[in-house]
Amino acid sequence: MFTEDFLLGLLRAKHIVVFTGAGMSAESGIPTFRDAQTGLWEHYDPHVLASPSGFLANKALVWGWYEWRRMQVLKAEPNAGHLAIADLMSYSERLTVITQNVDDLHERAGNRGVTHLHGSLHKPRCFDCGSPYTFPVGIPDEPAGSRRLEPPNCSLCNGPIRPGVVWFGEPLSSTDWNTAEKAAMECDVFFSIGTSSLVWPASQLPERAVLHGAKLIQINPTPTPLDSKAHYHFKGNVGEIMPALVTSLAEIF
Ligand code: BV8
Ligand code: ZN
Repeated sequence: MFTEDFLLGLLRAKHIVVFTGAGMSAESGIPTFRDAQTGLWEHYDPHVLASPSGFLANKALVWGWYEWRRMQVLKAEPNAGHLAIADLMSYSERLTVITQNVDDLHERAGNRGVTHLHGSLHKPRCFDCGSPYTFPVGIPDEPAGSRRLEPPNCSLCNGPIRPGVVWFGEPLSSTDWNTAEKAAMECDVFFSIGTSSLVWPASQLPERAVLHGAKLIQINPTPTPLDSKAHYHFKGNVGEIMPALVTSLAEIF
């Protein structure tokens, strides 16, 4: 699957960026945004649910959706793809992981300093005053019945607690964006894994890397807008391709 030139190019890289989307967690059982919504949410567009107006219009529906997703993440395990990306640290001088995902599976696989461009399910805060909220310990019961669930209220101002994610129409954290943009411009290899490359501005990062001379490697079972720009495209599941790549690197290391 991998030529010796490709593998040696990776081993010679000074700085590798791994940029991931929802497809990274698909083999951990976490549905992607492209997957059809299930349950109560199958009649709703995720772009509407994942927005401030969507939340204000129906807090219990949106909070229930996020709690259901958080419960799935708490029950999930990092897959072989996450573990292989953590192993990649042993074969690269510098490895930066940037994710669009709001789960913590990269961290649980062993990667440190992961940049979460779209926030995290594990960092809820008050919608009104921004104070952080701490979840009760344990896995939320699958919200009974319809899975609508009223959000808790802020202990300081009584405002509704919201998920710690970046919703559509909200700006990304400038710190996270600057970190990601700098890494894309400095790296010599940029992996784009498990993302449909449709959401802006994150979708700009691969092209930013190519513009600055990086080799672009895409891992995805289906076509994306990056197909024509990737120097290497491995068509398939990250849970198979990344472990095979790390095994091949170990053999020539
Ligand atoms: C902003 C957190 C401005 C929430 C998310 C019109 C045109 C262009 C842009 C826009 C437009 N209208 C509005 C915009 C901007 C908008 C946007 O991009 N909209 C899209 C829909 C067009 N962007 C924003 O709003 C951003 N903010 O622009 O702010 C601003 C500036 C200043 C002041 C005020 C405002 C904020 C965007 C962030 C939204 N939040 N997530 C939550 O999770 O609930 S986005 C969310 O969706 C994910 O984080 C992710 O980024 C995205 C889903 O994309 P993917 O991760 O790629 O997942 P997807 O399901 O699409 O694809 C999965 C892929 O995996 C597939 O390709 C599949 O083949 C592959 N796959 C499947 N299995 C595997 C696999 N690959 C490998 N292995 C497998 N096993
Ligand atoms: Zn508050």
